[in-house]
Amino acid sequence: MPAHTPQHASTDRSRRHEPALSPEVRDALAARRPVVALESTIIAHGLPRPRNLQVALELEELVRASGAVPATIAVLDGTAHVGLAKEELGRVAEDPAIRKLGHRDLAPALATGASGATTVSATAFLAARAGLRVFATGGLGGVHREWAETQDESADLRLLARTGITVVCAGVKSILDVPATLQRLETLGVGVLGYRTAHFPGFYLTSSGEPVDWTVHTPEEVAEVMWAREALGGPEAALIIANPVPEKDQLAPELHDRVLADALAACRAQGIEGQAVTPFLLDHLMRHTKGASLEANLAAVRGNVALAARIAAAASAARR
Ligand code: PSU
Ligand code: MN
Repeated sequence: MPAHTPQHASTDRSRRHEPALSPEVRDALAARRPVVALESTIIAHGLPRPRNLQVALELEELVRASGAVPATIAVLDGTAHVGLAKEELGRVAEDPAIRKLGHRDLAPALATGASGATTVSATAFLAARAGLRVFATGGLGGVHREWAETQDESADLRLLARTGITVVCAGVKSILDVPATLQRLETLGVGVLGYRTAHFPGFYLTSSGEPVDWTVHTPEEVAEVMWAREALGGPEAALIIANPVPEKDQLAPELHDRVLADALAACRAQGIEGQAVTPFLLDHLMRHTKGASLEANLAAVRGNVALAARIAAAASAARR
């Protein structure tokens, strides 16, 4: 049978397409130990090789050092994996043919035996279904600045509107229209808490300049909010913990604004569209800041991963 042709012969189709939990994740879930979901698009399409594999391994270690079990999520040969072995993480980082999968892409990828990295939308979808409650990433997708012409709004937003998972991030990527994205999050009923900040973070920047309505200061306070949501029976939407990159690690704001303007112009001039837009802009910023945007991005992700592990620990302690 040729590759990428759906197979129809099995008598046990739903079984065949069930996500595979790594042994470490399966044990942790059974024992109600804290688990943190990690996405793989940032590894495959958001960071340059070979640094991306080092980062993927480092982030998993950071989760462990902070008292939780990492569950990096990706699709390999048509199987969705929740928790990857080292060789599997290597494939995600090194395979140049690895696709970018939003949640709408999961079923075709499973049916055709494809391999792909999962975005926030696909990762949150798979994580929640596996029973994971906390997820860490860099910056969420959102409403693009060219929305009026392109209608480009990341599928992250609509998926987070119907998935009850806690997502730790440094806000939304600053390549986006941040006020419009915050407005959409409000409309969609997605919760937003600033972590030790009254301002929504700006991904590469400590602050986007936009206010947040709620501020929390400890992982225990976040766990209390998670608990209150469960007690209320909703909302069945995500809870965003907006955790700013420390000021000492942010990209210099003037440099950010200047290079971002160039990147957006280059994106338009080159006719980049669809799934390619976000990786193009991130790469352009990296190259034109001599790697400074990459360091700010990594500092943000590290902070989010460590905080997510502490939140997962506080949430599982509160449950016992
Ligand atoms: N955070 C990062 N780097 C990334 C991403 C997040 O620091 O590359 C990825 C996430 O997977 C997110 C995706 O879901 O970018 C958004 O892509 P799009 O705008 O095409 O929906
Ligand atoms: Mn998009």
